[in-house]
Amino acid sequence: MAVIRMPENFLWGGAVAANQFEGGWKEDGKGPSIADMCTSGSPEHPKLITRTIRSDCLYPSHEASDFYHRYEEDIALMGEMGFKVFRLSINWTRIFPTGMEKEPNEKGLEFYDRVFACCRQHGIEPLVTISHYEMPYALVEKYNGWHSREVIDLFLNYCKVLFERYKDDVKYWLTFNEINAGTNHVLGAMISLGTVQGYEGAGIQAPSDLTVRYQALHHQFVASAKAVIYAHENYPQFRMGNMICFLTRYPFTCDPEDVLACQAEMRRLNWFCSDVMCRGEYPFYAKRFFEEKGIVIKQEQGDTEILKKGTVDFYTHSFYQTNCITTHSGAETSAGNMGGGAKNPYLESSEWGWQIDAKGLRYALNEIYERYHMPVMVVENGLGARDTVELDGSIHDLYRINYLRRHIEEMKEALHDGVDLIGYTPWGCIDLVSASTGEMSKRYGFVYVDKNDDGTGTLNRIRKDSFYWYQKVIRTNGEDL
Ligand code: BGP
Repeated sequence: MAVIRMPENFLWGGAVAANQFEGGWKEDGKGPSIADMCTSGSPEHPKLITRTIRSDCLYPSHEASDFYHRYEEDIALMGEMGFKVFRLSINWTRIFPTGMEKEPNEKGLEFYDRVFACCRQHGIEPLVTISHYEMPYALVEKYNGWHSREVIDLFLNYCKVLFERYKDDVKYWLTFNEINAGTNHVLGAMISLGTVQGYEGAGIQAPSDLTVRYQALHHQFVASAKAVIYAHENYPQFRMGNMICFLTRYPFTCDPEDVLACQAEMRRLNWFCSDVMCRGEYPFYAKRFFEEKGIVIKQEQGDTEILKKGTVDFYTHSFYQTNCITTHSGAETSAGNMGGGAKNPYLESSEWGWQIDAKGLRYALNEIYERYHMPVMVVENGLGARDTVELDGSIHDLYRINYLRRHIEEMKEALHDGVDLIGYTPWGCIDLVSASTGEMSKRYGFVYVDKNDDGTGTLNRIRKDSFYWYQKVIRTNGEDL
C-alpha cells in the first residue's frame, strides 16, 4: 500500500467552545448568555433553557472546566502535545454583556489577550469561532434572538471589535458554529438561533414554526457575509471560514425512493447552509423546499449582493457519526447528534447511540471538496465516552485512540484522493461539558478534568493514554498512528 504523507504544514490541534469550557460565567463583567440558562439535563429531565438562572443550571457555563482560571496550564498541555492550532470560541457576553452596549467590556477583551499571548508562547495558532452556541440572553428577551434583523448589526459591531483588537493574534476565523443546527434541531433553534416560541412553566419552548427558524437563519447568513466582507476589506491577512455540522446520510436501500429521500436530506441537513456561504446564493432547490414546507422569509434589498460578496475562504465542519435514510417503515432506528435515522447494520455505535463511521468521513470530505473546491478543515471529531481513572491515576482510553486513528487513516485517504484538507482539531481536547446532555461524564479529551456530573471534583488535569498517542501522531505528522 502506498505511504500517504500528510502535508508538512498540516494544522494538528484540538477544539473547545467557551460556553462548555471556560466557566467564570459572572466574572469580570460578563453578562448572561443563553447558554447560562441551560439546565444540566438527564434522561429523566431533558436539558432545557430556563428564563431565570436555576439551581440546576450547573452547566454548561457556570464553572465548566474552569479554563477561565486555568488557561495557562491547559495551553501548556496543548503545547506539550505539539498542537499547531487551537480552536476556541469567544464568549460574546464577555465582550458585550447584553449585546447592546456602546463600548466593549475591557476586562473581557483582556482575558483573550492573555489567552492568545499564551498560545503564541507555545507556538499555537488560534482558530476562533465568533459565536459557538451562545448569544447574550438580553437579545433573546428583547429581539427573540436572530429572528430580528437588529441583531445583524449588533453582531457586526461585536466582530469589528474582535477583529481590531486581535488582528495581530488571530488569522483564522469562523463566524457561526454549526450554523445548520438552528433549522435542523429543536435545541439548536434555541441555542444557535436564540429563538424561542414562548415560555411555559420553567422552560422555554423552541419555535416549531419553520418560517421563524429560516428567517433567523437568513439573518445569520447576512451577518456572517457582512463580517466576511468587512474582514476582507480591512484585514486582508484574515482567513474567514464557515462551520457546518456535517451529517453524512446513506440511502438505507437501493429503492430509488430512498435514494431521492436521502438526496433531499443531504441538501436540507448539510448543503443548504454551505451552498449559501460558499457559493453566495440560495441553492436552486431552496425554492421548492420552501414552497412545500410553507416557509416564507423576508429578504431586504441588498441582501443578495451581500451574500454574493461575503463568501468564505475555507470550509470547516464537525464529523461524529452517520445515519441512513429510508421511506420504508419498520427499520430499526439509531440516534445522532442532530436527529437520528435508520440504523446501519454495518456500523457500531457509541454508548450514546452515535454510529461510528470513519469511512463516512472520507466520503464527506470528497463530497465537500468536489462541491466547493476550497480548503477544508475538520474542526470537530471524536468519541464521547466514559473514562475510568485507575488507582494509580492512569486512564487507558484505547477506545478513543481507536476511534481517532480510524478517522485519521480515512483523512489520509481523502488527502490521497486529492482533497485539500488543511487541518484537524478533535473535539473537547481537554474534557468539557457535553452540549447535548450537559454532562461532564461524556468525555472527549486527551486530558481528563476531575469533575463529576454533580459538579464535585478537584478540576485537576490528568493526561490520558490518548494524550501520549496524539503527541506521537503530531510529532510524526500522522505517520505513526
Ligand atoms: C457539536 C457541537 C459541540 C459539541 C459536540 C459534541 O455538535 O458543536 O459544541 O459539544 O457536538 O456533542 P455532545 O457534547 O453533545 O456530545
